[in-house]
Amino acid sequence: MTPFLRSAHGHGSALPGLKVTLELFVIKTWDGNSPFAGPDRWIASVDGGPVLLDATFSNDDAPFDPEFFQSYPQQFPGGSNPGLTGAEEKGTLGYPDESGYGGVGDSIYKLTFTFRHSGNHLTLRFVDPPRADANELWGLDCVRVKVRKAETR
Ligand SMILES: [Ca+2]
Ligand SMILES: [Ca+2]
Repeated sequence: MTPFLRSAHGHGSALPGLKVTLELFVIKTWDGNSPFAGPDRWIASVDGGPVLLDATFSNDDAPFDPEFFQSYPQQFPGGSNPGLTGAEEKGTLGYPDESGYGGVGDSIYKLTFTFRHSGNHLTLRFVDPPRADANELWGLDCVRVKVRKAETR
């Protein structure tokens, strides 16, 4: 048996599966893919593990200006979708629209990530990378981690 098969049938398949769900609050004038006012990215990753999401968000849903489109639900820089695509809620947190273009002041996205993980500890990292025009806020709510034990054959 090759090392690859040993790994696939042994230790590799014994890793428990994790499911992380959360609500991401996208607050104020997120500019999506804009190279001048952004790009306004938000990245979730596992410390020492995979990047779960690297995407831009936009609270500008004006359909005539693709400069402010967002990558979500695709990974940046792959996607170009109108602002608020996939948002669960729009304008419900009470932040005023500061864009002047008829966008919303806030939006909420329900995100789900599933991945395999080894070790007794889990560190999740959530960052918004430095960018040109950073006058946006974000927040998290309802962060849950579920562990599904590995199946044994
Ligand atoms: Ca902005
Ligand atoms: Ca910006």
